[in-house]
Amino acid sequence: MAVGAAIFVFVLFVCPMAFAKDRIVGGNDGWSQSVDYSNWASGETFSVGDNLVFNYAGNHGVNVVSKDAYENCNTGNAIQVHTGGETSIPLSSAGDMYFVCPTLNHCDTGMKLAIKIQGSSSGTKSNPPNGASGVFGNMSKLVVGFSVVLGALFAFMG
Ligand SMILES: [Cu+2]
Repeated sequence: MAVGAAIFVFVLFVCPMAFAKDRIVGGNDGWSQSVDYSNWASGETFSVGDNLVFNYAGNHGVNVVSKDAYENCNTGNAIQVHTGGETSIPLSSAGDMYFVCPTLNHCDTGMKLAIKIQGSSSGTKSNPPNGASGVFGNMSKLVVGFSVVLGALFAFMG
């Protein structure tokens, strides 16, 4: 019984995460100086729950910055600083996010990315309520059915 409940909870809460997608910045070219990132981003959709993955060489980095810093290539006041060649950033809320490479002149020559993150996709958000109503629907049918049987039994005995 406990195992069954555990599996049910697992399926209900863990499986929706399977809808989360890794968005590889720049595709096979990764995070480098040879990609037009505004062009790349315009062909992608970003949703809450997705991961933004940066793959890059050691001379690059990933700074999460404000819109103003993005537009002016100001790397001095970053919200987050990432290094190491592979950075996965979970997109946890809807809205705009801005990224620049902090290496001197890289942002100025195009190593900057702006994305618009949409709210949860319909698949992840509408499933739990539907599933819950299904369970309660079946439960009330069971109760009604049980009452009918019990009523019939009492009628028979009476
Ligand atoms: Cu760079």
